[in-house]
Order: sequence, then structure tokens, then C-alpha cells
Amino acid sequence: MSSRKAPGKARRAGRRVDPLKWWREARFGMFIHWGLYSVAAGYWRGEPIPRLGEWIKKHANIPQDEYAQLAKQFNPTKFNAARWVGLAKQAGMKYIVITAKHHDGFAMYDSPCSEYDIVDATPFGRDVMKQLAAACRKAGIRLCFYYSQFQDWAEPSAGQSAEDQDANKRGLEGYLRRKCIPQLKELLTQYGPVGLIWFDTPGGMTLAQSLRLRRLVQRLQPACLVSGRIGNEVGDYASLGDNQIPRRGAEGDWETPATINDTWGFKRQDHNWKSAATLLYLLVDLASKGVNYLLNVGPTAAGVIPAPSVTRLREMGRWMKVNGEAIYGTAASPFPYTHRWGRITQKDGKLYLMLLRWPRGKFILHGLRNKVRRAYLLADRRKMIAVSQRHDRKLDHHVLELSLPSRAPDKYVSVVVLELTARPNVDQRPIQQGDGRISLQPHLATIHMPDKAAAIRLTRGGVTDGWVSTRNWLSWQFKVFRPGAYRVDVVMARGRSKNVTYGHKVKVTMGAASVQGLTSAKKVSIDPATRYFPEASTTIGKLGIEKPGTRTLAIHLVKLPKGEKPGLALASVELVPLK
Ligand code: FHN
Repeated sequence: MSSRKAPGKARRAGRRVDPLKWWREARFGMFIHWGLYSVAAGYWRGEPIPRLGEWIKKHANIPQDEYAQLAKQFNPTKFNAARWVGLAKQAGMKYIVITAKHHDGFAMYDSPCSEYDIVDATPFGRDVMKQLAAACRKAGIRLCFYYSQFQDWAEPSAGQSAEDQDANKRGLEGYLRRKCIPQLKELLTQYGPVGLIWFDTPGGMTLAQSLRLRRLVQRLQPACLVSGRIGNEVGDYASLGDNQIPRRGAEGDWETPATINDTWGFKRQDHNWKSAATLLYLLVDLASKGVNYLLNVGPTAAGVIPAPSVTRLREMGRWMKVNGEAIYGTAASPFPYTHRWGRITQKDGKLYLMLLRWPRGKFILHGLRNKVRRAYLLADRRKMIAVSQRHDRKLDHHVLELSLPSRAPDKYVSVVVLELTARPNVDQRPIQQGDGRISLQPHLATIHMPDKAAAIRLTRGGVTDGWVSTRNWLSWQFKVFRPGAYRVDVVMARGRSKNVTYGHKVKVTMGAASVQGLTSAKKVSIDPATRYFPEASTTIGKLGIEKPGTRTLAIHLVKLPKGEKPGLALASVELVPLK
């Protein structure tokens, strides 16, 4: 992830109340994709159309006049604003972002500047945003609008795809003047305070155009935020990719928009629902990396949020009721890596250990230098947990042990609070973990680049990018406690290219010993939680560690596969203890 400051932040500085305060505090929001595509529901002329539901106009090549006919069938008689907002509240979500206008160009509110809207073009004829605004106000939820500022498939002069770089030549300015700017004004004057405008796919917009929209929002509602996808880095916070789960903590303000199944807009045939356990894992994982989780629902054309979404959100809400303190207003973990047992967040001198796996014996945490004043479970704050802490002087290593109850209080994620006597202070080097593994990730490495012309960068997700030179390499210093033999796994991920690429010859060196091998596609794993981002792990050999201490490990790229352009997209080197 880029270490630059979240865009727009500097411009906002100097104000007394930070407009991002509520958004940082919130951490969890509801995305709603609802529009004419919900009528089509993934089918066109009786045929199932693959990919995203809200993209059906493009994917089924539907002419504008035919697509516009869907409006005549849009009659969401079961729509109930209070029920939708109530669900968000029950789930523990603090803001709602709803599609006021998606790429199809249809306005889901009463837009005086266009007849192509829910009030003028549908039999329903009511402004759902008015009702949602009232329900949100009552429930204390921030209402926010998604607005596709660049892509508008009903307007030939607007952007026609996310990549469209020619719109300015075709008359984007005219579309901005006639539709986009007037509609933004409407959204910011018709519904009371708006939390943020969620711009999307800026495509070929110029800096001046992005700034014009940003200034318009600020002028009409000074406290209203704008999402990073306004383009040209002028948003208030930055957006990760759709469903993107970064490997490391973020600097600045970030958000991941994500789906519960595989589509944003409703599709009858998409039943690929992530489980409540996976969704809670993602919430906890993102919070531990300082990232807001904007989780989508795609209501039907009748106005109903699909039952599988409802049950999952309620389940998340039950967890949030007990454990929300570990999410709301927290910052990313002070540890520069994640742990296999769970995730960590921090707030006000407290660490929240969110355990995904309950330990059989004692729970051990390495590398925390602080003194722990007390420890307890969020599920039972009165009962204190016994803590023991020691420091190995020779290795300069801190170990914390907790005596936890034998059974986990929560079936998904149990939270232990550590109250510290000072701000968190953590050993920043990679350390061997309780299960014996050592995980070496690129953001913790020293990147050596004698070949400056072919610089290695890191993607927002924490994977190496542009590693094409065999003269450049990575090294890590890490602490190890358990001597023995270790399997060496090289893990590749999807980098900037859409696929994981293979066939790189790599060499891993530790002291005088080294192993080398070809990265291969044999062991591709797709984590159910991060199903859109496959990883491939290749075992390239074994290395021994004779005694505890600090070691250095290096990885070199020996040879690239023929014709390969994206380079080695390294996610980590894993040392796995062999019994
Ligand atoms: O193209 C859209 C897509 O339909 C959906 O709205 C997502 C949500 O983040 N944004 C765009 C793709 O990134």
C-alpha cells in the first residue's frame, strides 16, 4: 500500500473539527447497489448474463432504449427505508452509501435536471432517498451517495468504461455541465446533511475536473467527504480495489468496498454467499490494517434485501454488540505483520487481540515491549486474565503469556483486551511466531536496487511490483528461537497484472546456505475470504537454523521466464518448521 498521505487531507487540515473524525470512528458501513439493473437481476431475454449484475447493460450489449424500458417495471412496493436502515444499525454499521446514480445513468432519486429517474420514469414514482434520509436521521446513521461522475452509459459524451481515455475529446465537459454537476447540486441540497459522496471510476478525468467536483461538494456541504475515486488524488480518503484485502497495515485513511456474494447489483443466480465467519474475519482483518469495511447489499427490484445478506448482517451485529469496542474508532495494529492466531487493533492505550483460533494451552504474544496493566475478555470484562511477561536479555526479546479460559467465549472471534501502561511499543522486526513459522513480507524487507532503472515497488496490497532485474534483491533480518530444519516456501500473489505469473527462478540464501527453484502454479490456494486474489506457494527447498538469534535471509531473482513482463510478484517468503 502506498505510504503517501490520504489525498485531500492536507487541504482539510487547519479546520477545528476534522471532517474525517466520524468516518474513522465508524469503521463499518453499508453499501447499497440498487437501480434498473436490479429489475434485470442478472438475466437478459431469459439468458443468464455472467459477471457483475449492475454491468448487465454492457455485458449483454443492451441498447439504451431497450434498457430504459426496465424503468417501467421498476415498482419496489416492498421498499421500507426504516427496515433497511434498521438492518444497517443492527449490523453495527454507521454509514450507508447508496447508488444515487450508477454507470447506467439512471437517477435513483427525484432529479429535476433529468427525466431518467425513479420519480419520472417508473410506476413507483416516489423519491426513495427522501425516505432513506429521514430514516437515517432518526437512527443516527450517516447517509452517503454513490455517484458515477465519469461513466454514464445513457450519455454518449460521458465515459463509457472505466478505462475510457477519450471522453474529453467526445465532449465530457458538456456532460459534466448538463448532468453531473447539476445532479451533484441536487443531491447536496435536497436531502439534508450528506456524509460523503462516493465517486467511482474517474477514468480519463483531468485534475481540474476532479477538483471542480470536489470544490462543488465542499462549497455546498463543507463537512461532506469525497471518496478517493473522485480521481487525481483529491479525495479525502483512499479506496482500495473492490474486495481488496491488503497484506499490511495502512498509513492514512483507507476503505475497502466489498461484496457479500460476487455481485453488487442483485442477480438471481448468484448464491455464492460468504459465510458470517468469513465476513467477520474480513471486518476484523481490515480493522487491524486501519481500513474501513464498506459491505454491500444488492436489494431486489421489489425493494427487498436478500435474506442471505440479512441473516449474515444480523450475525455480524450480534458480534459487534459484544465486541464493537475492538473495531469502532480503533487504529491499525502496532505490529507490522499479522498473526496466524488472529488480528490486533488499538485505541487509547489498549490492544484488542481478536482471536480467530482459540489456543489449546497458554496464549503467547512475542515482541510487545509494554507492561500490561490488566487483561480481560470483551465478553466478560469483570473476570481478569492472568498475565505473565518476561524479557530475554540476550536476544532482546519480549514474551507475553496469557492464561485464557479453556473455551472460547465466541464461536467466530473472541476479543482479549490488554490495557497497557503506555502507548504500544512493539519490536518492528519479523519474529518467529508461537507456531514456529517465520513469515517474511516485502514491506518488512530491505530492498536492494543496484539496478535503479528497474526499481522494485510495492503495490497497495504489499506485493512486489516491477521486479524484473536480476541485479535487484530483498533481504530481511529476523529473530528466531527454535533451531531446526525449515521448509522454504516462496509465495506469489496477483500483482499489477491480473494473474499470478510463474516460472521465475529464485534463490534464497541464509548465511552460507542457499536453495533455489522455479516458482510454479502447482500449489495455488484461494483463501475463501480473499477469493478474488489467489496466491501460489512453491516449496524450493530446506534450510537449517542452528541456534537462536538474529538471522538474515535474502531472496534473489536468478532468471525470468521468457517473455514475462510484470516481474516477480512476491507476497512472502515463509520458513515453516519441519518436525
Ligand atoms: O464498476 C463499479 C462496480 O459496478 C461497483 O460499483 C464497484 C463498487 O466499488 N465500483 C466499480 C468498479 O470498481
